[in-house]
Amino acid sequence: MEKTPNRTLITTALPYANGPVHIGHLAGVYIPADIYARYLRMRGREVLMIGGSDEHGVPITIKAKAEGVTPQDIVDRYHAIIRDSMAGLGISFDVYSRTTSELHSQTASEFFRRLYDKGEFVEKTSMQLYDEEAGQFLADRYVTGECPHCHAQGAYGDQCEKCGTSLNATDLINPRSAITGAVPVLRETHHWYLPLDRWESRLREWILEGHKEWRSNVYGQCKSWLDLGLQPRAVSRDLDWGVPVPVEGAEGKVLYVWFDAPIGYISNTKEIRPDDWEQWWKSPDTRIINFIGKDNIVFHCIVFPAMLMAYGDGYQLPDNVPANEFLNLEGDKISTSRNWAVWLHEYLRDFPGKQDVLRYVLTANAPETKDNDFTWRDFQARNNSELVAILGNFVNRAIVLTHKYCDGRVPDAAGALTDTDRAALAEVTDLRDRMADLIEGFHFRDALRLAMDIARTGNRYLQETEPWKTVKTDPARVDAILYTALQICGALAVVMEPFMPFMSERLAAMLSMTRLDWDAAGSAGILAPGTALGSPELLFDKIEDEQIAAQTDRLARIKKENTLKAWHPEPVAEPVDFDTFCRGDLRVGTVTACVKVPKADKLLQLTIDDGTSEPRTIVSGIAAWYAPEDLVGRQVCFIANLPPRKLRGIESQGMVLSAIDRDGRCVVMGPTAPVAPGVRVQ
Ligand code: B3M
Ligand code: ZN
Repeated sequence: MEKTPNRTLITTALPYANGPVHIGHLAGVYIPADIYARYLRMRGREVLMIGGSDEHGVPITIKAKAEGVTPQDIVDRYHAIIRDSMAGLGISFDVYSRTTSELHSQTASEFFRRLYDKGEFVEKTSMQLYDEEAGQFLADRYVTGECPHCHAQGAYGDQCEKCGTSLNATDLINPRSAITGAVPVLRETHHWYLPLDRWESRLREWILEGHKEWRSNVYGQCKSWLDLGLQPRAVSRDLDWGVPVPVEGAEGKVLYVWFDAPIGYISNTKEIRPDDWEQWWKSPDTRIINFIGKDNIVFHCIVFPAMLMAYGDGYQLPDNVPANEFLNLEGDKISTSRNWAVWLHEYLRDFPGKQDVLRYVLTANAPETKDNDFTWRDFQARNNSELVAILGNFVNRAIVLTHKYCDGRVPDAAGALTDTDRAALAEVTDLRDRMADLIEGFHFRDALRLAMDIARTGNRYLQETEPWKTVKTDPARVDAILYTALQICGALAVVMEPFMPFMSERLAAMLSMTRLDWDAAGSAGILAPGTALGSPELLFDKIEDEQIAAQTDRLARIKKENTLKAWHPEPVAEPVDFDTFCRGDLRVGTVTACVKVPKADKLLQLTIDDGTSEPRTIVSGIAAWYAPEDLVGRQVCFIANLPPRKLRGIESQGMVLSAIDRDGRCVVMGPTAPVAPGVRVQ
């Protein structure tokens, strides 16, 4: 059941430090968590927002191997990039640490050791996949193959990203080593397992009975795992990168990254609150919220809670796990390895001062209930027609008019408001209250829509009251209008802060607000009469087509590079016997004339001297690659004995031979030295 607690511990999935963070991470985890944290802080609640890099596990060692550097080099590089770029976007972590810290190793070791001492593990010898070429066991992402559930190719040894099922490496159909591509063999090894089945009934009761309010995607995934029945899961691995297993006889074994990483939430809490960290984890007055992406649900709702139950000692379970679905980029799945992403550090470089635009677009389009798509066109449209045209425009008009008609001060008109003014302010208050309910229920996208409705209300109000006209007839009335409009601006500075903190800070400065008070936003009057305003500045400016084109060009380049990389020669066709092959009559001819086929973009009409007295006509789909004059005088090879066929009313008597290159470019084939027209190719 929902609690109304004193404290909220917000955790954010720890990103693997094997690459920078991209918009998918931001939309899925960090922006929603930041909105929630900022909102609660503004409401005066005690909050800790925990983050950090996940620096163990196979994703790191694979990257290190690919670059020929050490895992430590990789995590040092990406931890710094991730930490700095998140700070650049205003993600307000109370701590952003890393799982290679000494404190984390101690905490994770102690955790394991206590479970070990309590007899919470079972130790099992089993057959595991082993790469004989690389000389190592293949766990998790070191092995890929076909998913036994949805039959997608490229599933990892720990999880199928297609259907989300968590897997054991030995479940994969046709497994392959990600290191060498070799087919792995089975070898005996021993590991410690957490028997999840022991916790199944408690987990069922806790989630299925106790948390029916969770998002349906989260609840549904948990229910299907629980209904399938839980199995023991190995919590150690044969790897040389990670927290060593702290027991005798465990040389060469480390904790499974998904065992140590969630403990990172605890270590990072300890790091920042060494004296009272326990009350954040063990007090029923604390509410724990885990922000994650949908591929992390099983670990946060089943595995980590089972670890906490097994540990005991008062550890509380999360109160909610608002997992998001995935964000795609221009219609394709975001992928670190294919470089198909908008990287945060690059965005901050390319769009300086526009942190809030990204925060806005990723929230307005957040994948809260289904996968969504980010496109640069939508990004531009939302900036230009929403942030500039609605929010920026309203605030600018209110402040400019106040400078013009009211000497740049909040008019002293609270007592002179009409029903229209009061109705506008009441609407703002109502929107604010509905926003609060939505934010507390993790519906950030809808809450942001209502925040924009406040700006829309402001615009409509100015449109209806027309102070620029009224000033000529009734200047006192203008005071009341601008008083009201400025209160709406003040309300915007408040309610937008969780979503767009940079804009909110600038707006608050223009309005000379020293404090953002949620309860005062709206009808209560947040700006005191007489307050001198700062000079008006534009909150947003237009994003031009060229800036967007630079981004879409970059993506087009990456797509092309990826196609080239993915290219491989087609398998050789079934054998044909020599006589069959010889029945195809291939000849050389000289192009004597060539013209474009009217009204057909792709077609050229070639006239070919084939050694006979009659010129031969061939229509060929190569107009994109050759200008007619390029071909005249050249020799080409063609098939001479195909039945003629009509193309655009022209009879084509054969087919010119050509090769289609990796990038789709077409190259016509001809002899490497001149030969007599009409000779056979054999
Ligand atoms: N590093 C997986 C991921 O980045 C993992 C999350 C850990 S949260 C404790 O998707
Ligand atoms: Zn699958």
